[in-house]
Amino acid sequence: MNRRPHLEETDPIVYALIQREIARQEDGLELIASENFTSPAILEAVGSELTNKYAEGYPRKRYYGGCEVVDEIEQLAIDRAIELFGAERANVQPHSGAQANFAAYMAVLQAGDRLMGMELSHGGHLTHGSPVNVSGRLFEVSQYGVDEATGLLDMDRVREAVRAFRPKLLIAGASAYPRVIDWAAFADIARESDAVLLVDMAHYSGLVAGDAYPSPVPHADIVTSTTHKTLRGPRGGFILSRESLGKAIDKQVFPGTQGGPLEHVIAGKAVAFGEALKPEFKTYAVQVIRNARALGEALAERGYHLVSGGTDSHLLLVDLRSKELTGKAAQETLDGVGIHLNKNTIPGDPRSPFVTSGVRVGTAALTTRGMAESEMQRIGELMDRALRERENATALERIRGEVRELAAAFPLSPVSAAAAN
Ligand code: DSN
Repeated sequence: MNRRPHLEETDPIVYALIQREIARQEDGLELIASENFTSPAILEAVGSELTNKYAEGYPRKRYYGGCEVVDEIEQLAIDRAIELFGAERANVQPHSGAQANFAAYMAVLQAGDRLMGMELSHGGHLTHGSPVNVSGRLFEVSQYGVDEATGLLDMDRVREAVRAFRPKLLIAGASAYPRVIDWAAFADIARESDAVLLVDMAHYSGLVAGDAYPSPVPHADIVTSTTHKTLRGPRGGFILSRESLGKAIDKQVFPGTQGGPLEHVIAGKAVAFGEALKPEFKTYAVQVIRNARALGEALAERGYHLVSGGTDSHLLLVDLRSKELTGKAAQETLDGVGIHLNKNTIPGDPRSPFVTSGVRVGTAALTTRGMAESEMQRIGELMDRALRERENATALERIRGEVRELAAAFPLSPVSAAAAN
């Protein structure tokens, strides 16, 4: 069945590129920690006619007519997000995690105010005050990091850093920190310094939804997230908050930092929140973490050093220095055999972010494909072989074939599979 007959006829070039991407996704092993595979239901919602509708404003308070249907859709997404995370308020309009963060910052900060987040090279995020991001340009920034010897956040050191800098906004959350983050300790530190606490749970939100990782919602004033990582929804963002901050956040999403909401994507978010409310999502979230631990063990057995010694989440940060490998070389070699991950700085990395001394690995996507611990063992072995044999084209070709075979045993959704034919 061709799901896109009109596209094929109207624009065969774009059609063919999409088919190639579907085949690429089918054919490889996706270990990028921030990626996942949405359900066919979400793909249908995002590909729907809702994309035609302008709806600036919020449900029942719009600047355009004809919003009665999208009002119901957006309200459904809001209600489900609130139910899923036990939050007081939700805004489901942010187009992305970066947009969610920027709007949330603008709700509580003025230009020049103090913001503190985790350093990017220690596992933080670009939008948490990096000098190359607007968060680092508009606000006065100081950052905390992990203990380089252990790879762990030392909450006494975070407390000291916050006491010294006294930020108005303290950000917790990370994009390459494998362990549980002590949200309660962050809340205590923020309270002591009269700071607003924002948790960016983008990486962990699916695990939080599935009760497999601690929820920041009871502890933080604001919680931001993407919808497409462990949460397995469409590409997008959302913001949860205390009731008292809800109006200010709504104002900074629209009209503060965005225009018309993407109601087709919001419909996809509603479907994703609905899927995450089902009991089987809890099983999924638990399996994601089991798989990350199994993959970590497989790599550690082969002499790879895991930053922090392991994981409590969907991701692993692998320090490649003992293997005399850069993150860049590892990423390129593994890409060549169909294993996709990203180079990543490790705490205290002497190399640039374009080269790096590590890779980040995540199991959310392969768990969606139905893979479990035994496949993770096998993938650890394939990764190690590819990296050891990186100069041997014949060996790499053989490994590529084994990757293909493993991927083929776990097809993506029937819809994607059919569309690829
Ligand atoms: N770029 C995302 C990640 O890979 O973690 C975060 O925005």
